[in-house]
Amino acid sequence: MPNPEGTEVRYFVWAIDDSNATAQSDTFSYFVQTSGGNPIPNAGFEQWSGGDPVNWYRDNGITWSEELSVVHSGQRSLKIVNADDRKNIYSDTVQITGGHRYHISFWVLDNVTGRARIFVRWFNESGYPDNDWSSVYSTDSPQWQRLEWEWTAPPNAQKLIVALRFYTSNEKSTVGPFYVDDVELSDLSSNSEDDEPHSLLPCHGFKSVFYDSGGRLHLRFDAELKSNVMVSIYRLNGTRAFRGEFFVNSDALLFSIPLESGIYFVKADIGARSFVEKVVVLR
Ligand SMILES: [Ca+2]
Repeated sequence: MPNPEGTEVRYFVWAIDDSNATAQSDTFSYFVQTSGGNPIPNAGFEQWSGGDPVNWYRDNGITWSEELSVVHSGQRSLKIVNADDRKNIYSDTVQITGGHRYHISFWVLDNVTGRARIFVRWFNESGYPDNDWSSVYSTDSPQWQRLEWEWTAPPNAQKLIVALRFYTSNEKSTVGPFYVDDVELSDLSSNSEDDEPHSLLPCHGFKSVFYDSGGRLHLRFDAELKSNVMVSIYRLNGTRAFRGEFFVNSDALLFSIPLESGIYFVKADIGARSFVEKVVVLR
């Protein structure tokens, strides 16, 4: 399996000097910077210059910094220290093909009362910008969650930027911190293989699923995970109440989700496996 961007690869080197019959060892390491077909530059926020992530831009009203401990992958993430209401961060421009369908995702850690939402800005040959907005917002959770959406590029679009907008709660004029990492853009209209890594860990189902009085859904799995989990919540009539992807680095996942009283089915997709459990919500 290829090493993901930002992974530190360490080699242990053992060298024997024949003439003096002594041995010396050392380690050296390098950081993997390949992006595996993802055209977003500095998508993992590993490269910084003068306090700013290389290839990324922000509105006035956003303060950000290099984060070294709360990361989704690699060595660094982008910490949004504070964001005014409806302020944005933007990637560099990327060449695209008009009429193609694109999937865009951001990993976000949002454990504050504000929300984050992705959007895309298309540019045609005369540079005219046109925004499209995702209908998905981040929910408050101590876990990393993946925000994702798909758009079809306008027929005359030539470039795009991917962007994230931050919203504050009603009571506050600024909100933070948010953490952002591992932005991805993929062209669904090209014939590239799906090389998404899948967990090989032996998870076969839920150990327990319950909804607490504070409006939080608790999922416990029958094995330790280190993988992405797509969670879908369905009402009894089959309509979907929620869908979101999380990175789970333990055997449990917990997040806030407002649900009316009733019976629901919670479905988890982990790699090629999926399983379902009933959950009763009493308010
Ligand atoms: Ca990173």
